[in-house]
Amino acid sequence: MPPDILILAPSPSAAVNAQLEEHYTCHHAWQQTPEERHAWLNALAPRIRGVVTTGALGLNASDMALLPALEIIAVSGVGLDGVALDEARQRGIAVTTTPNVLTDDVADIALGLLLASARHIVALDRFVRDGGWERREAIAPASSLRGKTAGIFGFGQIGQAIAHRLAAFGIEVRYFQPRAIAGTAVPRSASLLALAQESDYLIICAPGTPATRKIVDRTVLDALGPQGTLINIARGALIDEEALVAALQDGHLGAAGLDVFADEPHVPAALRAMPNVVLTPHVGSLTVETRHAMGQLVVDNLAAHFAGLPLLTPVKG
Ligand code: 8YV
Repeated sequence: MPPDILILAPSPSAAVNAQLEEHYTCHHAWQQTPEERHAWLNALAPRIRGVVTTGALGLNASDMALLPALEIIAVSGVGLDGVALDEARQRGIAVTTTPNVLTDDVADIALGLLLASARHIVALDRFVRDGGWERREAIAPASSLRGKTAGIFGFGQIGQAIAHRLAAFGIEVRYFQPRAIAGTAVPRSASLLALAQESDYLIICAPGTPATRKIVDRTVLDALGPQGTLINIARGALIDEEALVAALQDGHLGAAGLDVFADEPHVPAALRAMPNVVLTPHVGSLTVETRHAMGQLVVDNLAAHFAGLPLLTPVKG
């Protein structure tokens, strides 16, 4: 009998979905309406041995508690903020993620947001479409990237991939995270606040944890300043979103480029209304190639687990 697995979100890769269907009895939670989901899940819960989820969805403690036979949670993504890791650890449930394969695409989105913010690309696109150019309306010059400093908060693989790209634009790079990275030439600031003070662009790449919750607060935003730009490709939970809106509204912060939000898919109306804010819907890893690679890692981790072999990319307990 193929193991029963619960799939919380489909992969955009047909090849990944086909492999899952071939080797498992797949139950697709994403096909259920919110009203029917609970009864549907209760009925099949005792049989579920694996869960396929995303970094954004995770698997919370109450859903995990419904699944007495659960052996593995395969996350398509690197963020673990949505997974009840303590419960998984206590029950001996394996957790896997998809590191490395998404690094470059997520770094690219950070650069895209930075370029779009600094050079007003989205606002100018609207300007052209709305006929502002034909009406010969004035166009305010943007500020050059050269000679600016970017501060990267969270200098793991993605942060370092962003640093690499920034160097090609002639941007000075600094970073901060509690643990210093050995062997990097990139200077480490003394704190997040110091990093914000020293930077024109503050790029958030740190994981969402209780320690980083709302760590980018009004003080940090004020330190970044009226000419400063905040870029977030990590998790919305790291930002005090109300403080961000207030800082942008009163001109204490210059601009923002955001791929992630505190309450996705809801984005505060105030952010949507501001021309100096560029918004994308949590798409850092959403390319054909990367979502296939992430899905393939999920498939390979599940295969290793059910064959009793070492996992490819386990979360260490
Ligand atoms: C994905 C992410 O968008 O890796 C993460 O934690 O947030 C993103 O790569 C998410 O996992 C949805 O697939």
